Amino acid sequence: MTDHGTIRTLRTNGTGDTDEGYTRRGVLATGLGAAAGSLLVNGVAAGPARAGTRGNPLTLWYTRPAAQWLEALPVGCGRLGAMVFGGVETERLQLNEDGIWAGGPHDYDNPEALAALPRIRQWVWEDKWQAAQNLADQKFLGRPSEQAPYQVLGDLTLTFPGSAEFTDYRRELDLTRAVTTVTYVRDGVRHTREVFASNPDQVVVVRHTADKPGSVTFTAAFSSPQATTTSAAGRATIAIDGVSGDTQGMKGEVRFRALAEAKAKGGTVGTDGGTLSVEGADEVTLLISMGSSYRSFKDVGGDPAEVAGRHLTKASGRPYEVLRRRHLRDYQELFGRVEIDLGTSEAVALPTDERIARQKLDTDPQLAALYFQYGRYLLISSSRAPGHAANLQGVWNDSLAPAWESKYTININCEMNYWPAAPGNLIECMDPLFDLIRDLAETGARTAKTHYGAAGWVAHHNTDGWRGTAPVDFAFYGVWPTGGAWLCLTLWEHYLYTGDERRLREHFPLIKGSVEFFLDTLQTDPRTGYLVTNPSHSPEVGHHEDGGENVSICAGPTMDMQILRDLFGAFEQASEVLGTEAGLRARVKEARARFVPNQVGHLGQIQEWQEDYRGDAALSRSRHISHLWGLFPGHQIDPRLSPELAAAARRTLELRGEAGAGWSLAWKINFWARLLDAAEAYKRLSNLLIPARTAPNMFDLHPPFQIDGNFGGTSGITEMLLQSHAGQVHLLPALPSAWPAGSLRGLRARGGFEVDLEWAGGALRRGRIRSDLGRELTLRTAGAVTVTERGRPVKVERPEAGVVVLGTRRGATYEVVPSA
Ligand code: FUC
Repeated sequence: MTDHGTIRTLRTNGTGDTDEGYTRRGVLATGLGAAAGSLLVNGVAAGPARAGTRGNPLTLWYTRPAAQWLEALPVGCGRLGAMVFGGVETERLQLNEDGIWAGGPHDYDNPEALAALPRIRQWVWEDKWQAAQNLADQKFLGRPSEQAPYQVLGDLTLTFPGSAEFTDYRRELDLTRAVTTVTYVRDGVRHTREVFASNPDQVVVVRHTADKPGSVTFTAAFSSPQATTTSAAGRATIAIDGVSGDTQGMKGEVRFRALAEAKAKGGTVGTDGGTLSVEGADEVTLLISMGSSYRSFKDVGGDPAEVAGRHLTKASGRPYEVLRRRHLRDYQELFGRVEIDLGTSEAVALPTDERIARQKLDTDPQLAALYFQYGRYLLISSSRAPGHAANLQGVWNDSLAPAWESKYTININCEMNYWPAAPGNLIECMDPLFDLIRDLAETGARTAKTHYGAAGWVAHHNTDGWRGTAPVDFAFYGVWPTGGAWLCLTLWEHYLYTGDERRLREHFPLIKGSVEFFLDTLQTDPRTGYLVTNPSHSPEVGHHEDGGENVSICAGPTMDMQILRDLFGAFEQASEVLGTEAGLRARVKEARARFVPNQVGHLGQIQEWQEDYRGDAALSRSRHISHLWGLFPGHQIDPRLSPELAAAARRTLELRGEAGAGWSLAWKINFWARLLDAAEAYKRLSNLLIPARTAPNMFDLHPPFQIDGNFGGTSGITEMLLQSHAGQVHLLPALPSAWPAGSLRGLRARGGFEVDLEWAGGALRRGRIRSDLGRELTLRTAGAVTVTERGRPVKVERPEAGVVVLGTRRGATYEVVPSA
């Protein structure tokens, strides 16, 4: 670890163009070494300049255009997204704008719900689950009982006349620049096309160049499965206008417009109706701007033409080089904060899809590093202000009726999206999530009142663009009141990572509102005396077959109790930090002491419900493992602090088996890492990085695609290398034998620390920890360490083997090395 600085290097990208890439020396060196050999690319003998990752291992690359959506490469700037297919005769850019939701502002609450609540509750106390669940289905679900889908805007298709033959094709996504590039030789001309989505300029930029003057000729036209019209919007600009789809009896109300403007050097540009033509240009920049009328969940009165027009006019006034520079500066400031090197091998020189197809992570450690950084790339690209939080597909969706409506499922998926944000040094990417929570506190206050007659706010297991908070789908899935509570814990995590009291003060009313809802609705279980949720369930898992029906409905499932224990704990601590709400704090403390504790059941497992149900359903192979919430993302179950519970969590994982989606597997990486079992964590990661789980474009497959698996996987890799819950910063807590040597820079730990690590022979060689807040640091390592600051020994306490405690100074950096 000779240089912690970011080194700016000029490197050629093999297209005669030079570009600014960055990397730390060590990481660059391994990439270069591996890619230096000559190999065959698309049947063409390629020298080092064309080989493999061309010296940049943080590249996804392919030898063919995308034949299907899951091969196309995503670019995005939060509000906008595009999937780039990289075709030669035609280029397809599938476009998204994140306000395009079917339907329109809607109150999903059901005025009949409240009257049914006492009977539902009573039947739950009496174990009359089927009757309770049926009544909930009839009276307690939202209206309509399904939420609205997030929808595609459309495509921009570029058509290039010429022969069908081409050679020397390459398509890539460079994660260090957030730029896709396609290059090929056709009819004797080398063509190169770059695409990126710019957050500062709020446009998608396409740049097509050729190595012979006058050889860029194409037409471009919009199309869409939505109700749309296309037109010319100027001499060099085309437009598509449309409105989002109807759904569930709700009329589609989000109007949208996309514009594409061509700026050519040489040649001619013209429009004919909705078709844009470029003829004989030397090079062309195409700017794609999109806007919708979505202003908020209750206001779709925006002017899409104004939004799309404003961004286009501004971007159009900037030369391509300026647009690109502004994009790189913005993106690299975020992405470049973290570097990771898990080792490398010759496999880095292979196309990305071939590496996934090999199913040999053991001999391709860099693929794990690439997956980790791809997760960070996807978060930056799908969750940036100004824009919505990352939904089930981030921002990328080609359909009017995507799987699970591509909305926000908050009984795991949406929260998982944000697991890598804080530790991955991308805390700003949480801002759109916090906006979502603020909206939910508003709609959820209405639901609290209408469905429960309660104060505060509640959100159940799903929400959409209209911020529905009522229970939806079926009672089996939907009657789960703890989604908002879980989301509130992300607000508290923000404080734990940053110590930002101003933000905490801003967020505190949201936490308080959630606590108030539960203070108002928690019930004393007449059978056990515990204070519990009722009705609720352990997400999507039935505990009995009752009268032939699979029932999930119950009181006080373990997950609820775990989440509420942390929510109430966060309220107590936050109100102390802010010096407020002393009275409410006392009530909260009292209530918290009456929650059902984590219990170990008859199979040695963590009990999923208050009672230790024994039926087959209790051993379900469900992909949900909600009762281990207290292991991760919570930390109520800990091998060190509660070894019996940790052993039971291990048993639960063994009993649950491996059934499930990518996100489920990703969650398991995090679980096993928290159990400090590197081998089991690594096994789950290996299983994630196979073609059945990971598409050629590295999107997580939950057929078709769900982005949470990507983010959960990134988080899992982080948890293997660094953990910071329970008051300790634990270096290399679950380092697998497949990564004996490596390094990382820039991960964040709770308490305001930034961590760099280097390890070799499976052991820590050096750590460097910067303290932003000047808090006390408790450091856990496998072996004894010595701590210095600017070469001088630092006084530490050693309360137990492998633990040092030191006071830190704000802004100071501490070097950690194994004791001699
Ligand atoms: C829950 C999960 C599914 C899927 C959906 C979005 O219903 O059980 O696997 O992730 O959310």
